[in-house]
Amino acid sequence: MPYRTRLLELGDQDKPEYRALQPFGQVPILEEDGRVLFESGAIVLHIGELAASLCLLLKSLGMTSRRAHQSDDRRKGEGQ
Ligand SMILES: N[C@@H](CCC(=O)N[C@@H](CS)C(=O)NCC(=O)O)C(=O)O
Repeated sequence: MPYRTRLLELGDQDKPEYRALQPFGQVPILEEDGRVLFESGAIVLHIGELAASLCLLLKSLGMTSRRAHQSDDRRKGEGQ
């Protein structure tokens, strides 16, 4: 699952742009497809559900996550 992290500077949490994402000005938050999740428990559950869905998808394709990683590593190695 590709992801990007964003480092906040001191005080960013109090800016209106951030408060629009997290009303209490706390971290962490997760932004995904225009949706924002906050509360670390909710974020962890969501990531777990995504991972479980990916696992089911791989199984339905007859692949294990290990094989998917190996294919991905091979693909990344191309062109080196
Ligand atoms: N219940 C929240 C608590 C988050 C929290 O306390 N975050 C701290 C950093 S670990 C924070 O942003 N503190 C700054 C503040 O409360 O203004 C969660 O689990 O996500």
